[in-house]
Amino acid sequence: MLRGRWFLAALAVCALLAAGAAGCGDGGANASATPTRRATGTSTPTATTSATATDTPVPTGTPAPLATRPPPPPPTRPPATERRPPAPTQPRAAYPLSIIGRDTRFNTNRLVAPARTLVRLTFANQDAGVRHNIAIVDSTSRALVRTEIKAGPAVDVVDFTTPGPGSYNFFCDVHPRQMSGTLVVQ
Ligand SMILES: [Cu+2]
Repeated sequence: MLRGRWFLAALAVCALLAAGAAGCGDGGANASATPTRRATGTSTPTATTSATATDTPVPTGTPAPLATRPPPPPPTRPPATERRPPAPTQPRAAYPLSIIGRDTRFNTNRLVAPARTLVRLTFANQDAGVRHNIAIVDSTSRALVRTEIKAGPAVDVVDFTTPGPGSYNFFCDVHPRQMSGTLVVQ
């Protein structure tokens, strides 16, 4: 008996609620479905944002002056960096020269280097058990640079500063006839 009354009471409450809402069981389903949110959320907001986005580019007449301002700084900075590099590069990085002694021959009879520049000369003696070196001299036979005479295999690395432009003879002190050439300083 009690259950029947409660059921009737529930129906009555449900009927009252149905007056205000869509219904008891179906009312909840419709609320959770949220078809209204999707329609309003996707359609209207995107339309308004796109409309505003297109509106802003149109008045580009005002942003143009801002674009003209940035250019000035770049030109002022490059000259500063261009002036600095030359000074550090000269003392730090030596101009590389390399020559090989093999079969009692140099692999080249001509070396080229810039004038008044620090040069790092690498001489590789690849003749096992044979003594070689390299000496570069000026017109007065004064040595610009001279490596130590060593039996191969051996590698010597020497730094020297080139003089003014000109041609300078180089040779092996042990085999000056077989092993010789010219350093061209430009
Ligand atoms: Cu030699």
